[in-house]
Amino acid sequence: MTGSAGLVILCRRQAEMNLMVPITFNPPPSPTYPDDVSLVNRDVQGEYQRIILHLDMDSFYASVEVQRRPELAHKPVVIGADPKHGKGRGVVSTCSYEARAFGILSAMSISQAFSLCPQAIFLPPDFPAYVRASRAVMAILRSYGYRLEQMSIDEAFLDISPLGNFTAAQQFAEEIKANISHRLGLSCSVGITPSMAVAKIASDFQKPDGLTIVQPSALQDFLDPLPVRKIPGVGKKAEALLFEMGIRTIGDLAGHDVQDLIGRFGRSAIALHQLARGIDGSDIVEGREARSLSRETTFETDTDDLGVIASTIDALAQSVCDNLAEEHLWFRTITLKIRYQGFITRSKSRSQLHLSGDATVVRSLVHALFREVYDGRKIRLLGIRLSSFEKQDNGQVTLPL
Ligand code: TTP
Ligand code: MG
Ligand code: MG
Repeated sequence: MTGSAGLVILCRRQAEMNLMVPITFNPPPSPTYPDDVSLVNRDVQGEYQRIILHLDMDSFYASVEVQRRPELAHKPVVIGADPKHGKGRGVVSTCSYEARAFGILSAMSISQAFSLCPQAIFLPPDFPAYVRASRAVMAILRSYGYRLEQMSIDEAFLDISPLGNFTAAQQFAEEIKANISHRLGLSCSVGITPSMAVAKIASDFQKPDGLTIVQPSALQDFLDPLPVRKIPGVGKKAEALLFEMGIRTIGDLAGHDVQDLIGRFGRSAIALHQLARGIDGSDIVEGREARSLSRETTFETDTDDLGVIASTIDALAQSVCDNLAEEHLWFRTITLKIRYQGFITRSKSRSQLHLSGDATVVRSLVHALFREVYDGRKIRLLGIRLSSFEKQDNGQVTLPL
C-alpha cells in the first residue's frame, strides 16, 4: 500500500519520534480560513486544499490509570465493573493494548473479560480523572488556534487547512503527539486527510501511537480494501444488509450502483456512497464540546421490580444532569437504553423542542420513554444518554415541560 502515489502511511513510535522531532513547530499565529465555505472545492483538489486532522487517545481510561500508576505499564489493565472472580455483571469500559491481546474489548461483559485473562488488573472507572485528562488534551490541541471540534472525551478534529500542505501537516501532527506525550505521558493516534470521515478512519488505521496521512490522490487506494464497518456510522445492522448485497469492502460499496443502494437504505445511501468514494463535505463545528453524555448501570441480578427500576432511573438522571451542569450544557435529545436478560438491547430517543438541563425534566422524560418501551421482561442494564447540546450561556431559556 505504501507504494501508491501520494499515499503516505506513517507509524512513528513515540520513542523514535521524540528523538526526531524538535518541539519547535510554529503554526501561523492566526490561521486564516476562506470566508465563504461554499467556495471551497471539496471533491477535487482545488486551489484551497482542506486538511483535516483527527486525533484519538489510545486506550484512554486505561492509559490515564497507567500514567499515574507506572507499575501497571505493559500489563493487561481492564477498566470497568468489578469482575467478582468471573461472576461480575457489568461491562468493560476499555482496556490496555496488552489486555486486547487476550481478546478483551470495550462493551464486552466483565465476566467474559475475566475468563479471557483472569490475571489482568481490573480497575473501576475514575471519571473525574478522565475528564481532567481530557481537558488537558483538548487545551493542548486548542493552543494552536485551529478550528477544533471535540467529538468525545478522547477525540477531536482540527481543521489545519491553513498549513497549506501535507508535509507541514505531518510535522504538525508529530509535534502534537510529542507534546501530549511529554506533558501528559499519554499516547494518541492521528489521521490526516482532506475529509472528516476519512481522517477518523485514518486515525484508527495504525493504533496505538499511529500517524496515518492519506493524500487526496491516494484516498481511493486507501479506502478500497477496508471493510465497510470502518465507515463511521456503519454499524452491525447496516453491515449485515450490505453483506446481503455482496458488499464487503469500501471498494465494493464505491463500485455499487447508487440507485440499488437507495432502494435498500433510502436517501441516506447517497452520502454513504459518497463516503465510500472519499467524498465528505462535513465541516468542523467549533464549540461543540461533547456529542453525548451518558450513564448506565448493570443490576446485580436481573430485575423486573418496578420500584428498583424507578429509583435507578432517578439516580441515573441525577448523575447525568450533574455532569451536564459541570459542562455548562443544555440538551435537546434523550435516549433510554434497556438491556434485557440475554443481552437483547432496546433503545428509544426523544427530542424536545426546548433546551433543558433540569434533572426533573430528564426524570419525567425517561420514565415516559420507559413506559413506552418496557415489555415486562427482566432487565439487566439501564442507561440514559443526553445529546444535541448547546452551551448554557447562549441566551436561550430553559423551559420545564
Ligand atoms: P475509544 O476511543 O473508543 O477507545 P479507547 O480510547 O479506550 O481505545 P482506542 O485506543 O481504541 O481508541 O473510547 C474512549 C473512552 O471511552 C475509553 O477509554 C473508555 C470509554 N468507552 C466506554 O466507556 N465504553 C465503550 O464501549 C467505549 C467504546 C469507550
Ligand atoms: Mg480512544
Ligand atoms: Mg475515541
